[in-house]
Amino acid sequence: KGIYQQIQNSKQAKQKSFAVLIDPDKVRPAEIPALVQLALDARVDYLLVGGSLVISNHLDECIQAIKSLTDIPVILFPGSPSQISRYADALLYLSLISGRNPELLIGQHVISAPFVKQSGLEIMSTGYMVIDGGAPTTVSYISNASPIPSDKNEIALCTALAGEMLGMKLIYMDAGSGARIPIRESMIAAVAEQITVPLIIGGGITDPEKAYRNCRAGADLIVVGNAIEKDPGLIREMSAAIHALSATAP
Ligand code: 1GP
Repeated sequence: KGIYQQIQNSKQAKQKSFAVLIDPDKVRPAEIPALVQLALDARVDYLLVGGSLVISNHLDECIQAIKSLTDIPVILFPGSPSQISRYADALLYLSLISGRNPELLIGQHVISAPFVKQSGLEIMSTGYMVIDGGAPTTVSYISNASPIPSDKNEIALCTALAGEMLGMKLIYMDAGSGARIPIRESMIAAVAEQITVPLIIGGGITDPEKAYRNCRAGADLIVVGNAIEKDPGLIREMSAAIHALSATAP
């Protein structure tokens, strides 16, 4: 419990945080210990678990394996209500506020609400905004909703503001996993200047320099998945770049 408080405390202290996204479909159980060790060594702040599609049926096992190895908080990032595991610590309770698909705004939440409540997870309501990443991503296809155009900062800003005023505790802007083009810093800055809740940024971040620039633009928490699946050693560099900014914060 208290993970949201931790995220908020970091924001207030101008400390940037780093989350590694683990897709249960892409990581083999045998790979988990080495991945967790890299995350521990690099002082990763959070582990996000989930994906747009979870084809394999080992979400619980994956999370239990992680939890047996580390105290790094495990936060669910579910692509659908079936991706809930009581073994995690918290849940990004996502409403796709950038889209106009009622199922992903509220419909699926209504259906799964009793189940989510019973899970005992810390629920963190999250305004989820998909930004055009240069080519269709899995999330843009599956959600059946148009992403926000990558150069329309004002749409992103108004969407994030509306989300915050509706009571969402986090805003997550995502170019989609494996996005060809990550979110522009000017869009991150436009949103970060106006909202008061923590801002999560992810999708297509492949180099530490970009992660650093996103933090400088106002991101509070950076999520990286694909690039680390390809090169787990990148965890260390990404973490160093993201935390470097905290060290220089006034
Ligand atoms: C996707 O924001 C996450 O939802 C992470 O994206 O896999 O491209 O790092 P990547």
